[in-house]
Amino acid sequence: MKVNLSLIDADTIKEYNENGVCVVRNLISPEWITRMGTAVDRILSKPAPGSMEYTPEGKTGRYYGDFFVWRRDLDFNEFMRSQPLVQLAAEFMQAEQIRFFYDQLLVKEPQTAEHTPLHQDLPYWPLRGEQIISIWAGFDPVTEEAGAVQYIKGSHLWGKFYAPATFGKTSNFDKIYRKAGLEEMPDPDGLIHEGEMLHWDLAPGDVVVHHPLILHYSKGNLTATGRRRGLALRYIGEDVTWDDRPGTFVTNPNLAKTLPEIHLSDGEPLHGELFPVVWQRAV
Ligand SMILES: O=C(O)CCC(=O)C(=O)O
Repeated sequence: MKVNLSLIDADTIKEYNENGVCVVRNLISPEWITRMGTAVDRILSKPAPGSMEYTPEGKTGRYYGDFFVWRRDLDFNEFMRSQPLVQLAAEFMQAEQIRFFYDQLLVKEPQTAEHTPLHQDLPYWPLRGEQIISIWAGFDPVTEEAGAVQYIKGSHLWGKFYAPATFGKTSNFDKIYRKAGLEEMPDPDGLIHEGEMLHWDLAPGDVVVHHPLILHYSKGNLTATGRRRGLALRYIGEDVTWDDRPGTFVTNPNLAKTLPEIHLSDGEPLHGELFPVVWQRAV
C-alpha cells in the first residue's frame, strides 16, 4: 500500500474492485453538510451559463445539473479540497498525487419525474487511465423513492464502453455525443431488470464511491417534500492522461465557453489550473 488506510479498510477496497461501487458512512461533518446545503441553494437560485435544467418546462419538480461549480463558488472550491474527500480518493486509488477533474451538481427536487439514464461515466470524459474515481455526496437523506443512484453490480468489468446518453432532451449534448461513434447500449431497461442492482439509503455525511465504467442510473424524486441535492466529485491520479477523441462533454460549446481554453494534447498528463492538484503523498 502506498497510501495508509485511515478512512476505509482493505475489505472495502476489495468490495469496490469487485462490485465497482461501495458506500462509506459518516465521512462528511455536519458543519460541511450545512454549509454545502446553503451553497447548493445559492447555485440553484442563480443558474449560470452551462447549467442544465433537465425537467421540461411545465412539469413538476426540477432536475438541475451543473458542472465545474467549484470554479465559481468558494464553498464548492473548499469542499472538494477538504481532507476527508481527498484522503478518501487517495486511499481508494493508492495514488502519489490527486487532481480534481470536476464536480457535477445533480439536484432532484420533490416530484421530479425525470430519470438519470443508464450510463457509464468514462465514455463522456476526455480521459484514459485507471486512477479515476467518483464520490457522490448527498446533502439530504437519500432513499430509492427520492432518486438514490443505482448501480449494476460488477458492470465495470464487462469490457463495455457504451455511447454516452444525454441527461436532458434539450441539453444539446446529443449532437456532441453522436460524434463519439461508440456502441449504443442495447437495452437499458433490460440491463436494469436483469442486473443485480445496488443502491443505499444515505444519511447526510455518507458518500457512495463509484468506478468510471460502472453502469448506473437514478429514478426521479417521487417524494412529496424530500429534496435530493447530490454532488458528484471526480478525482484522478497520476496515471491519467488526456484523451482527445471527439464527442466528450467538454466539447459542448455551452460548457466550453464557461471554461478556460484547454491546452492539453492527446496522451498528455493533465495539468493546469482547471485540474488542480488537491492532494500529494507525503514523502
Ligand atoms: O445523481 C444522479 O442521478 C446521477 C449521478 C451520476 O450519474 C454520477 O454521479 O456519475
